[in-house]
Amino acid sequence: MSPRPDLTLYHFPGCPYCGRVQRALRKLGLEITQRDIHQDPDARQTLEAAMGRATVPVLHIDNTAADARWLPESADIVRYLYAEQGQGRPPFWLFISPVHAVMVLVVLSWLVWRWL
Ligand SMILES: N[C@@H](CCC(=O)N[C@@H](CS)C(=O)NCC(=O)O)C(=O)O
Repeated sequence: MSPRPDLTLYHFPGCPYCGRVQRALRKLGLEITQRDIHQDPDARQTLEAAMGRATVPVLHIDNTAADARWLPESADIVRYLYAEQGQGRPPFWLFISPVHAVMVLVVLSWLVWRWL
């Protein structure tokens, strides 16, 4: 079996897409290095040098035996983590975006208000 890659999550607090990845990490019981790009200028610089921008979350996957790569997009990171842990498909609720959740709440509130 190949050794587990060294994983580092680039994030900042209050970022909802980072929260999605952090929920997946908690659900999987995975503890990985996390670098807050708002608190750590070196982390921000490293991320910008690699990605050309400072959008988070990004997972750095360091597979020293083979290579290292950068994985952006919260949904892709969550899928990767579940696959890496042999857990199959992630639960659907990890993919509900904050924007969609607000839209559903607004529509539901409007429906309740209209029919009461
Ligand atoms: N589609 C991306 C969205 C990422 C995103 O919008 N991240 C925000 C924070 S939640 C960000 O880094 N914005 C600052 C920037 O893009 O420079 C994902 O799901 O990861």
